[in-house]
Amino acid sequence: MSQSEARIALNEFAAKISEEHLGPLWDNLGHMITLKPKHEVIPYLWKWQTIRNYLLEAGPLLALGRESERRVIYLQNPSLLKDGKIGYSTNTLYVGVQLLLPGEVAPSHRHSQAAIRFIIEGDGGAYTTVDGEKTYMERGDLVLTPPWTWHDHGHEGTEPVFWMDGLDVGLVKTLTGSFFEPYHENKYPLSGPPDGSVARYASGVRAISERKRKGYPSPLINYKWSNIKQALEGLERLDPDPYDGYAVDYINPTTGGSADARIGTTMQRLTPGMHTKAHRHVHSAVYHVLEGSGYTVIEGQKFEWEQGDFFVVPPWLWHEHVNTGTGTVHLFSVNDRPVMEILGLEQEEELRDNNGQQEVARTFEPARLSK
Ligand code: 1HN
Repeated sequence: MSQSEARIALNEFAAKISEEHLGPLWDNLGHMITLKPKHEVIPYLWKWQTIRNYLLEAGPLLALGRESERRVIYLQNPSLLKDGKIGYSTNTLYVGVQLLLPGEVAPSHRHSQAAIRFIIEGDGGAYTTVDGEKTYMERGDLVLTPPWTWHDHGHEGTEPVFWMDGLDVGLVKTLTGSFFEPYHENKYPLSGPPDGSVARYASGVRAISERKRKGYPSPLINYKWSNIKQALEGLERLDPDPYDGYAVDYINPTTGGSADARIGTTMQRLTPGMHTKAHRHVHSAVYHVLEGSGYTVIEGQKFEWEQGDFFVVPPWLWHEHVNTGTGTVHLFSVNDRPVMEILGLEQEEELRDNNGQQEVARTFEPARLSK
């Protein structure tokens, strides 16, 4: 049999066995096992003013209650909308921005997804309760609601409050582990004084009453911005990370691991003029610009950002950050690095060419969907 006759026979063979839902690996190994990470997550950027204005527009339209649960606008990665990937910013991470108005209550519920909140704007009067601990949310704070903890939000202040929500929606959906339960009342009963966990854990030391507590989840639920800022000031006396500047991971004070076991949380400080080197890694990330202005180059494309903006760094794409302003830049991000680490999948590579920095080939422009 000639080679071409054999190929024809193999194609017929493949068609024949497919009728019984069987497949030949020799034709499809490259689909299953790619040489490097292959995905459809595109880098993208959303402007803060756009999201903020739309949320304020939704404010009077949407009453909070059991029908709506939350007033949130999520960041949809444009290339992932198909296949039911609604609300995917990356294949693992969901990010949205939530608005709570004075006097409102977002009713208590729990779910198997992990959630983090990063406070963007407000007067400090809004709070979350996590399994009965109430914590007030101020700009720059990171608040955890670990998987399957009861949480509701309320607002005792006078100004609208906006925060970023990060959940591992795609990860949990892929792993078919999603559960949700509403609480039978709007507010979960409080136990103990507000911010008990901050009092017991927030300074790198812990109250001796906590000696017996071990492991998961983090007993600290609010990582106050004032503490994180102080940590970054301390780091400035050391050498910055070549790819991320002065940067910290939020950690669980009882384990030293990621604050949330599945969603990684990081804060980076870039001093004026700082231009990091490019690297790429398996984990994906969604960034929020807490303050400052600059740009991030992702695979040769320039993403210009200013305070409040959000952008996606997909898996295994080269990226580097630049502070172009006169002030300090603070970049907060959520990522799936803890999961990649646990599964032994994380890899990182530094760009060697061109002194470790990319050529900028084009600048990102948001694309509007035509109706
Ligand atoms: C959720 O429970 C909250 O509790 C926010 O504020 C966003 C997105 C998807 C699923 C559950 C919240 C969410 C969410």
